[in-house]
Formats: sequence, C-alpha cells, structure tokens
Amino acid sequence: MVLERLQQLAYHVTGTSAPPHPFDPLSTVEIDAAVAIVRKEHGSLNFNAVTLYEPRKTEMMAWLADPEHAPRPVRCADVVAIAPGGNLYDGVVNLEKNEIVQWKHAPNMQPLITMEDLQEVEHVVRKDPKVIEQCGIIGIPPEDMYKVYCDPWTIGYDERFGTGVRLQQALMYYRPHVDDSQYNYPLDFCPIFNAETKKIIHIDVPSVRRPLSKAAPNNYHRESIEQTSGYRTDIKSLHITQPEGVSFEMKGRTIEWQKWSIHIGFNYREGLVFNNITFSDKGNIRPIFYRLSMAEMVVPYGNPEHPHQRKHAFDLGEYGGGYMTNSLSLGCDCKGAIHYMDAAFVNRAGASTIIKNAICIHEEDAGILFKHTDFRDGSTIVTRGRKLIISQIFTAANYEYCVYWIFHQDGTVQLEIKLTGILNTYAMNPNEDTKGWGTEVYPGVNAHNHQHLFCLRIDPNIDGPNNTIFQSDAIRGPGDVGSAENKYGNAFFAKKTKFTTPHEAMSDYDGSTSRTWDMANTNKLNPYSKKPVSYKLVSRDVPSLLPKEGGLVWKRAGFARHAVHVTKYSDDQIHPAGRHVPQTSGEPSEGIPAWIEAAGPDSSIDNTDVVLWHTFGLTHFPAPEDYPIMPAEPMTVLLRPRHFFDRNPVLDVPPSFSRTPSQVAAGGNACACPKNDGSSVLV
Ligand code: ABN
Ligand code: CU
Repeated sequence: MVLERLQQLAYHVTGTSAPPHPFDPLSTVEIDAAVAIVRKEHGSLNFNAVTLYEPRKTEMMAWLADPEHAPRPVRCADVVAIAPGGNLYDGVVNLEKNEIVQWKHAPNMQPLITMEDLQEVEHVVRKDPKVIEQCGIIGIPPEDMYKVYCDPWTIGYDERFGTGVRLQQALMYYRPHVDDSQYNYPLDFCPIFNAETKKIIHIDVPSVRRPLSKAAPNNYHRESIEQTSGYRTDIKSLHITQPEGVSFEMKGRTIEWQKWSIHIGFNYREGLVFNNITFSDKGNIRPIFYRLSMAEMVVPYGNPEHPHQRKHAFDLGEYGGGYMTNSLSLGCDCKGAIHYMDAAFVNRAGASTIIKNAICIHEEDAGILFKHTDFRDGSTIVTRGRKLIISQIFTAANYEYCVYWIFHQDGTVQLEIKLTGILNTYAMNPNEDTKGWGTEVYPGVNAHNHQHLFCLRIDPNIDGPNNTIFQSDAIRGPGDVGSAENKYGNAFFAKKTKFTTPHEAMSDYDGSTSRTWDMANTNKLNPYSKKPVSYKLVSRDVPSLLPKEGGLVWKRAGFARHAVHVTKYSDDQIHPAGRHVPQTSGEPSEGIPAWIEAAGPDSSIDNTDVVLWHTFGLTHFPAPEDYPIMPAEPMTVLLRPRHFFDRNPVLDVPPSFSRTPSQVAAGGNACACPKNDGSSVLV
C-alpha cells in the first residue's frame, strides 16, 4: 500500500515523479510512511531522525551501470527513535515491503539534539529556583528572569554524569532589552538540564563570581547602526541578470551543467550530499566521485578552566547540519537566477516537516578562465569562466556556516566555507586577566580561543572505484651544491608517497612541502604524462588539532587527529565521529579510529575502493573586529583534475575576445567570438 502511495503521490521534496531516484532523500510521504510502519509495531516513540537508508554501494553501482536491467535498489528509511525511559533504537524500514528489517536497541548512547530539544531548555531555566538564585547573586532580580536566555548545548562529555542520561548544558545570557544581543551579557554559571525529566540537575558555578556587565549594548541590527555610526551611502546598485535563463538543467535531483552531472542529496546530519559525480570528456562520461559531503566538524575551545573543557561542539553529529539549515531568500543569501530545493525531515512527534529553500543553486561569473597575449604581436585570447554554486547555510546557535560547493568548468570541485555569525562569549570582570585563553572583544565579554575543524568525506571514483591515495610533496633534489647531479642546487621534484595501509595514510599537512594528496586510478595512465589519472586534494587551511593527545577532545574527535585518513569503503561508515555523537567519552574513540582498528591498520588500501577523510579549518583567536557579528571568513578546499584530461578541458568554452596574429596584422578589432557571457562582444 505504501509503495502504491509512493507511486501515486507527488513527491513534495524530491520534485520527481515516482519512483524516486535511489539517491533521492526521503520525501514527506516516505517519512510519514516509515513513521507509520514503526508506530504500528513499536507504539509511542519520539523520533530523532528518519532519513534515507542509502543504497548499498554494490547494488547501486550495478544499477547506475545498467539501470534498464539491474535491479533498482529498494527504498529504505534509516530511523532513530527514542522510546519511553530514554531508550534509543536504530531501525531500518523497507518502504516497498512495509516492513521493519532492522530494529536495534542502542544502550548507553545519545542521539543528536534537535532544535525542538534545544528550545525547551530556556523555559525551564527561567523558572528553576536555583537558576533564579544564581541570577540574583550576579545582579539579576527574579522579576527580570524573562530577560535571561540560554544557548543549550549538548553536555559534550562530563565524567560526573556519563552517557546514560541525556543532558544539555545551558550557556547563559541576558538581554537588557529584547532587541539587544545577548552575547554582550554572558552569565558566569552553567546549569545542566536533564532532557528526560526536564529538570535542572546541577549548576556549575565558578569560584570567582562575575556580576552582570554594565556595559552599553553593542548591537548589529539596522536600528542600532542607524543610531550609532550610520550606514555608508556610496554603494551603487549592482544587478545580476540572466536574460536567457540559467545554463543548468535539473533532471529530478540530478543537475547537468557544463559537462558535469551531479545528484544532489540532503540529510539531517551532513546537509548537502553529492552522489555519482561525473564529467563528460569529449562525450565520454567519466566517473569522478561516488559521494561527497561534509561529514562532521568539531569546534574545540581552548580555555582549560572548568567547565569550559565541555565546549567542543560537534555541530553535525551533535545537532545536525541539515536540521540547522536556513531557509534561504532571494537576493540576500544568493544573488541571480536561483533554483531552490526544499528539505524534508521528521519532527519529534513523527510528522514530516519541510524547510523551504534549504538548498540554493545558482551560477556566478568566475572571472578569467584563461588568457594570453603574445607580447610580440598583440594576439590575444581571453575566456571568462562560470561557476555553479550549490549551497546551504546553517546556524549552529551563535555561529553561521555558509557552505558553498562550487563546480568549475575545468573539472575542479571547490568547497568553500564562510564562517560568520557571533562569537561564543563568556563573562569577565573589569581588568580580569584572560590568561591568554581568550580575548576581551568588548567590555565584560571574553571570547575564548577555539578551532573550527571540518571533516570532508570524499569517496573517489576516479574512472572507477579502484583508487589509490598518494601524498605529494615538493622536495629538493638530492646532491649537494657543486655535486655532479645537482651542481647549482636548483633541483626539485614532486615526491609521491603511496599509502598502502590506513596506518601509512594517517598524514598531516606540511606547508613547507606544499603538501597535497592524489586520488589516483593507477590502472589508467595519462597518454602524455604517463601518470595515473587522478584528482588532487589541495587544502591549505589545515591547522593541527590543538587539544592534546590523550585529552577529551582528542579522544572524542579521532577524525581530527590527522589531516588525512584513508579507509577501505564500507557502506555504514559515514559518520567520522560515530553514528551517535553526544556524550561519547572517546573511550574507545568512535568512528574513524574504531574502523581502522577493526579493519586492521595494516590492511591494504592499495588499488581498491577507498574513502579519503580530510580535516581542515582554522584556529580562531578572537579580536574586536569579529564583534558584535563576524565579517565572513572564507576557507577553501580544491579537488583538481591532474593527468585526468589530455589537454586543457576548457578550450571549448567560447572566448570573450580572440585575435590571432594575422587578425591583428589585418587591423581593426576583428573578433570572431561566439557570445559567451551574454555581454560585450568586441567586433
Ligand atoms: N555550536 C554548538 C551548538 C550548535 C547548535 C545549537 C546549540 C549549540
Ligand atoms: Cu570562530
């Protein structure tokens, strides 16, 4: 019956007619169906997640290779549910047979905290007598409790409370006026909330108290700026128009643009997920990536004083990059001719919900793609590039993460993350010594040092699934200056180190050797360079994990110990810090370290189906310029074709200007340019 419904009903989210593509996220209809099937068998439950149970790769590869004849992977739902008493269950529901095919109790684990979970904490905090007492001590009278706010975070891990009880820590703030930013008025104590009993079970109170700051508000909304500095008046309008429409085509959720074909998925956890990424090389459809996503992140804070060690948010695994995603608006978040896609989730009560415009797809001018002028005769070619941007923005309490997946015409994939929003702040007394663990960004406001570390999951499929990862370092040639082999000392080359085991592949960034990593298909050589066809990971924002080896964050965020880990592909290895992240102790470490241990650190990853996990990001020492709201700071990772094509793959992009030597000699501005950018073409 469910299958019939699936086939008959319009897919609110997938936008396709039935049946959905096996990579499509679950539609609202499918989510409701999965919930109904689970409810029928297990009664009253709270739902934490109902998402696509992704098709098993072997089946999926067979279907992609021959969709006419290979069996179509069955639609299944991956369910996370909480039973009365806080018991966690992981389930898989076959949506075509209407049956639960897996239902497992997951004892002593906590699933992520949803926005609904977060929102109830503030109401409880405001009414709690012990919180009211603490507020009184620092100068907030009981009648002002409505001005008290909190950002509830998962507790992270606190050895006093362990993993069995679902807990949140409430980072406390105050708003003198409803329109003031509460981050100017952090409070010095931290209540702990039990999500099961809905009670405050403990309050961490510092030994040195910090009364409520008396500083004037420091706000960022229009009214406040108009009343203070005022707005700049010298910005003229800039319009982006695409009178002929966009250059991409959506086929269901598969986008085709400039030789790329990409399936666009989205889930509650990773947000955007791309599958089956191919590029048409002279008509030959070449696979490049089976799956790409940002799979986890951690934001460890660097103040060792209790309880700040608990501030190390796994924003994807503990809260969900999909659940926190913004509904994007035209002309503000994205500019130009935009195609939006919605995202469907389940709520706690088991009803499907939708975030409208969760994904933004648009094109932008990408500046010069290539150019050359011959200095002797003035012959010139200039070709402008275009880029396709598929983006989402999520709000992780105080911070905004703007995630741009950018596809370039030359086969490059770029992940750009812009960090904006508001610093996490803590209270400080006038003239208090921050001891170097933070910065006074405004009177009474201590913004602690922290890192933003993102884990990119790359499942390469470079001309097929059997790939090998190499590290590439720019190294000086052997031989001393004056020696026969390196007389002038100028020799240097790219040293390639093949990773044959996960142990060898645990590698760190080295800016001094311009280190990059190659995902190569050693079974196929470039006809000219005789090197394996490959994609290079170029990433320069790669700080080391600063929390020390053996410490809490190091144990919990095993993925962040190295810039690169490589594992042999396994269907269920998606989440690098584990499936259920809140309140993990890190003993043993979940996710990547556990998988490597289980597979054997010395097992082979040579010429097989591998996954490359890349951790990158930045270390943030806050400064007043970041406050009261941060100007966006970008970070970029590139995946670039190397020895993949046999010549520059964008020679066929029409130039904006082209004059051969003979055209220059003939005089005039003759230009036989087909229109490329819809704008000026010189004749
Ligand atoms: N950055 C931690 C966080 C994210 C979302 C909601 C609350 C807290
Ligand atoms: Cu930061």
